[in-house]
Amino acid sequence: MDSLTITLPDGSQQSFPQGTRPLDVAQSISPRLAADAIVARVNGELFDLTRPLQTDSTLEILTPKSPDALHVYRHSTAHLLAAAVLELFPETQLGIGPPTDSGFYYDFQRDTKFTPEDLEKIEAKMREIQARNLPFDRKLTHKEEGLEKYRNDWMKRELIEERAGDVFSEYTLGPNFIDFCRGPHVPSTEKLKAFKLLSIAGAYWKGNEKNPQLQRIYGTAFFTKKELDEYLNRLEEAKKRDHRRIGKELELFTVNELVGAGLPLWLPQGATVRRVLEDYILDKERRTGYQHVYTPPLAKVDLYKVSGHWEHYHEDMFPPMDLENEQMVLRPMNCPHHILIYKSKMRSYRDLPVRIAELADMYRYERSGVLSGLSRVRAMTLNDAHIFCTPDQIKSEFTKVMQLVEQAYRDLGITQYSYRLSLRDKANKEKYVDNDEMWALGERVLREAMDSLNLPYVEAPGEAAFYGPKLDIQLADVMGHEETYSTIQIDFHLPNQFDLSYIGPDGQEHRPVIIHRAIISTMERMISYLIELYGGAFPVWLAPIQAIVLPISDRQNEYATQVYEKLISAGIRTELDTRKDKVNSKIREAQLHKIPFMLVVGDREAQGGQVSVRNRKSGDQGVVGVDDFVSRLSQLIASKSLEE
Ligand code: TSB
Ligand code: ZN
Repeated sequence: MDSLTITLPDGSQQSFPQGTRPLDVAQSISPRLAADAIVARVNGELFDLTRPLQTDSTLEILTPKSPDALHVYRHSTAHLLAAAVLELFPETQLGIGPPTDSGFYYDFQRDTKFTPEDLEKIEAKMREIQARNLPFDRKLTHKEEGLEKYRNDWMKRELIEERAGDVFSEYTLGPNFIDFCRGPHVPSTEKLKAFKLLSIAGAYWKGNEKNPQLQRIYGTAFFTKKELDEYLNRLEEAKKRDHRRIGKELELFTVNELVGAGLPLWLPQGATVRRVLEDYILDKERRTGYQHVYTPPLAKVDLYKVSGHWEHYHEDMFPPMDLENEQMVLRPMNCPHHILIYKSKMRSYRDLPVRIAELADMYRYERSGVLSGLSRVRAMTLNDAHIFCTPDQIKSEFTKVMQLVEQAYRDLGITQYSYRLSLRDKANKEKYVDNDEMWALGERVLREAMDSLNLPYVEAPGEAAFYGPKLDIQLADVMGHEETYSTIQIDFHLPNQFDLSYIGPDGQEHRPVIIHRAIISTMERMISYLIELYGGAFPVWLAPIQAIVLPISDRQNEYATQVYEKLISAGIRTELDTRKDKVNSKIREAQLHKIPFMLVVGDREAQGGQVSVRNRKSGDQGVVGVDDFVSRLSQLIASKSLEE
């Protein structure tokens, strides 16, 4: 029999009979390694431990310590999930079932909806199958054979038809489960020790809403029970901070079926936080040379034909409304309106940069499946501005915008963020304007600006705006899910589309550049983030209610009202709780509402013109004169202190 030369990571070589499996090699190195092994890497590719080796190879055995092993492990657990579903619900058809960064999922087509009880049953079945120590077996199938075998399974047929090559691999697990899969997997279910099913959601086949909707079951898996438990605990904690949950508990916003999905209604408390945030950013902009405008949230379709939105952004817009003899559409972006304000008069180089800003309403047809609370909505208000400048001014404007972002993040207490350079996907001609030179220029300008600020960034092809590259600032929510918040975008396209100009020192017309920028994103997305960052306990300057006056009994109501009025007239957002409840229960309630300061007043305080101060975090802060308290709190608010 021919023999194989196997090269190990340390460079040593050994001879093995042809058909040796990586697991045998592991065993020959040490039984311990074989026991820990999850998967192999052969000539750089992940490879089943039990798949025979046919040629000389370099071989590495991956154990739970190697980062790639977890993906394989989770992918194998996804197969276990599908095997359990097929055993319980044999009529189900399988979509895809990949691992993710936090676990795995599998998509299923089945007429009946899976219920939470089904999820429990499926998980129990998974444990049962797991205990049978079934092997993950790989086999090769010819395309023709596959199409015949899966003639009644449209999803599989589609996958097979798309596949290049004549042969593909399939994996079986027990008698019921077989799926078309590249693999590799762990050798047997014995390895799969710690998993949990988490949720069910709808998902379109291939993520396209024109395709049928499938049912997606999410789960997670770890190498050890301990890691799994830690993850589940973190998940529980994160759920408590979920802005949708806190939004309800603290009466910040609500949604109503009759209004529609992705169209949140801001309740008084949430509206207060939003208004404070709006005032904050408008004030910052006024101090940094922005001019604020108001523009309507809709326009003729023709406007977006000129801008290119109609050609490249159509799918993300609400469909047009037919009027007498024109078509109007809700705007998905504010740029065209601002551009027409720039264009409403002659501009000289001496006027530049012109910075046109607005807290502007815009509307996007986000697909129902991606909508989430305030963080991804269909009606939103963007802290938007368009800076019209000369090419020479781009770098200094970029720097100023970046400084504004950093200042805002400092004031808001946002410390964890990263920079992303969002570039076009060159292959996608539909989504991006076709002008190589322009893209190259925009990209170069952004890179230079970032390099001169010494800021690190990752690159993301396919994430640019249709009109140009962006520098995005990414924040992660409590679940670790990353989204774009601030954005700075360089645009050479729209100035051409609208034939923009300024008169240069030479008396000639020149083309300005547009920098699109949003400092604190949309009010919706930023507040969703702040809710989770603070678990609803906003810094004092943002808190919807900053202080509450709590008389111990009716006897102090009059004094309590005086204290309340004093605070109100000092501009402090204050409430007065004169209900007949015990003061302790009033404190408890105020605490639940995360009100920073509770001012308890009894006879003693009333006589001395004082309040007994209780803070939501540190508890009792002692008795102080009312005026002292007012000036201390006013100071905290004015300085946007994150301490209290
Ligand atoms: C900055 N024309 C530019 C503007 O001048 C623009 O609209 N850029 S954008 O498309 O990137 O959107 C700006 C920001 O809005 C995004 O960075 C993101 O933070 C926020 N945003 C986008 N879509 C949504 C949404 N569906 N829900 C909430 N916020 C959103
Ligand atoms: Zn814009």
